Amino acid sequence: MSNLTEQELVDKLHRAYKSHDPISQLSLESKFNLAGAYSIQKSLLLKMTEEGDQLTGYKLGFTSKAKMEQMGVHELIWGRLTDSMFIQNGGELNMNECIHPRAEPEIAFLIGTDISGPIKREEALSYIEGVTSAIEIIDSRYKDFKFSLEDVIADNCSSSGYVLGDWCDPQTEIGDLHMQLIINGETVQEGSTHAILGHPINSLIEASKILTKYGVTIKKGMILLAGAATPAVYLNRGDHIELNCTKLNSISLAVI
Ligand code: OOG
Ligand code: MG
Repeated sequence: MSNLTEQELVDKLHRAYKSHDPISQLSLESKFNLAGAYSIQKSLLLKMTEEGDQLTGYKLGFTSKAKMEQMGVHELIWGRLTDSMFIQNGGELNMNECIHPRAEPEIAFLIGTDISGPIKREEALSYIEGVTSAIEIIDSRYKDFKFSLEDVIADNCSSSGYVLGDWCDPQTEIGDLHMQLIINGETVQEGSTHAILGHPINSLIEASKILTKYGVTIKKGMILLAGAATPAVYLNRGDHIELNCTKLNSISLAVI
């Protein structure tokens, strides 16, 4: 085991992110724990913001059984989103800027009031200004999209892109909405928002506990991705992806 320094691990991930050249799992060469993994993620994002990226919000991962089983990781994780990951609804994902991207159907919240401590179910709605459907693009920097819990956290939870629908009334009942991910006219995944921790609002509550434990405030104006309701699907150049979600707006994206 080579045991690289934290900075060397950050640099490896950063290089993979920039070059679109996947790397071997860091945990195979170096030992680091959960706290170490979040510390690597923080430094990686610091590097990205120093290069001009702006933090736009956060995401939770492995909030559904379907995702946990697909990836073999059974603990909730969180990562950071930046403006360079944002893709306009109806916009394009350039395959040349990816390694092996996958799409997943999600729910996003627009934060209306700073969250700096754990919030309760009864008050959760008062912290959001809008809700919408979202397509998250994940693109692990690890070869074959394979990782341990610590690896994926260090790699900013595979974050790569996100598309948002128009914001809807935060009071919209989103506990059991039907989601349908369609690629080139064919339904490739479908499920219910109920798969996301029983109700996507629970992702906001979990985020308020876990992020603030790490000293992070979820600021007004930021977004939170609640986690995928179904397994993720690999994308190919030429694909047209659509997400339909009852009550919320349909969104789409083209892979070029
Ligand atoms: C990690 C990210 C998981 C989700 O919605 O569950 C995630 C991965 O699967 O690569 O974004
Ligand atoms: Mg996701």
